[in-house]
Amino acid sequence: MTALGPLTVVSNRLPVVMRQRGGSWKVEPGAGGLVAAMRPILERQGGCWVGWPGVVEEDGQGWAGGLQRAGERAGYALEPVTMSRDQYEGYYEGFSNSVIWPLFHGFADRCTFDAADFEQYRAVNQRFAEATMRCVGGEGLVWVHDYQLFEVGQRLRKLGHRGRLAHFLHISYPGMENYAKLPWRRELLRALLAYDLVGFQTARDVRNFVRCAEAFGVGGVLRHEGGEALLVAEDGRRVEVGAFPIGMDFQGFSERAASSEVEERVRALQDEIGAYRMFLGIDRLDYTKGLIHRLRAFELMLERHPHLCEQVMFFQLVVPSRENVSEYRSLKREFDRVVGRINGRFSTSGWQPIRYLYNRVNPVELAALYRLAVVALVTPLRDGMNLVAKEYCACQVDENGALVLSEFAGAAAQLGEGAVLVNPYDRETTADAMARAVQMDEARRRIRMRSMRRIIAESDVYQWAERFLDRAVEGPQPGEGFATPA
Ligand code: GDG
Repeated sequence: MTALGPLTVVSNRLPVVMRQRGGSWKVEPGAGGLVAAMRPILERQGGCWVGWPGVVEEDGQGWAGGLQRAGERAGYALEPVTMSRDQYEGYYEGFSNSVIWPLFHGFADRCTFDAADFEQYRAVNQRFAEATMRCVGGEGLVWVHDYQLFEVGQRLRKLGHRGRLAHFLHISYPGMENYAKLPWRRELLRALLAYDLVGFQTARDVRNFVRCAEAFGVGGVLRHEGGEALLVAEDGRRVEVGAFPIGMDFQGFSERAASSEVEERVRALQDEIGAYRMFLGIDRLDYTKGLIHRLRAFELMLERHPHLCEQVMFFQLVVPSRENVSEYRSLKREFDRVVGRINGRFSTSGWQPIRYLYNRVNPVELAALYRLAVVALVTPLRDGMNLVAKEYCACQVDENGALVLSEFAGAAAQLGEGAVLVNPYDRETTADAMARAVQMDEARRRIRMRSMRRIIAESDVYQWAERFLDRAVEGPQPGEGFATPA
């Protein structure tokens, strides 16, 4: 293992968000899988996190002191990248979330291609590169995260950065057919080939990337086998590409789930819901997460397995996300409508099949929900990895729960044997799989849960970061392959 010193991490968002409440600036924790994964790493290693603090220039000043103090408390520096509202809209809501996000998840029809948004994306990537230079002064390894920042590596090189550059993509990489629709397909391939190491979640993502590079003639492929590849960029540099399935803080989650505070909360929640066996969903409000498909499969389960009525309930935690993007607002309306319809159809005087909360909850509440659920429903239509699946298993300290998992989540490549795998587009079989999971006999549930917990514990977020960073620091070794992904 490489002796890892302080790290420089660059991501769209900082792990905290500045918000104006009652006339003063408050620091709030950030949401989402990337922050959840990287926060424990930075806490352990120290260093610098470069990212957007959640405010645009028009929001005014006065937040920088609070942000700096939050960094001091966390044990690493927070370097804010600021931008105007216009830039934010073009870069984030426009190009990142209305082009890359839908396209890379296979929803090309939801893309709004707009050259002006791409220009803002480039301008903001330049700002991130400049802020990173302020942090690292052109030396050392820089670890850039995710699809909002593809061009940061390229721009750092132009600004004279001499250290190594690595990129990890948290979302899936599309197949050639979808990628081909992107008007700037060559530009973004070149941007990724500016790094020394490019990491993806699964071997399939690596394969898709290599095929796109080949198809659009950007760089050359020197080697490609399973989850690893070696490419050569147009300027002759070697670029390593590999599958690095992300993990989570297994020990932290299991210890919290076993704590007396969580146990007390589990008892209180159980009293609240009564004897019903609970299905659980936890997702950001996002069309990739398959929320509507899941509701409709649950409805069909009640229809086809009527003895489960008044035996089970489904609790869905919906975490608000990207509320400024109109697609997301209309999804919320659709979700409300479908929940209302199903509850109207099946509720009895003492029982309501679906309950949901549109909010964030604190870590204790989250662990209590994970522990209480007899079945977790993780059924995205496409997902890079999905940490909720892993967190659920980590919190199942009694090894008693079942996981219904979409075959289109990156997690399926690792947990496929222990989970009940479903194609979320197939309503009938998903409904039956839900019924099977909630009725599975205890011995089988335990065997499956134990095997998933072992896999997750053996490839936690610390090992993920260590493997990635080892690779990023060392570079390609002549004739050597990658360490085998877990
Ligand atoms: C992207 C990729 C990939 C959720 N509600 C609350 C809460 N959460 C936390 C969960 C989990 C995280 O948010 C969600 O992570 P996911 O992985 O499920 O999804 P994305 O946000 O889409 O993440 C994904 C991930 O990056 C990492 O690479 O797995 O495929 O799309 O950690 O626990 N946390 C708290 N309260 C909540 O109410 N505290």
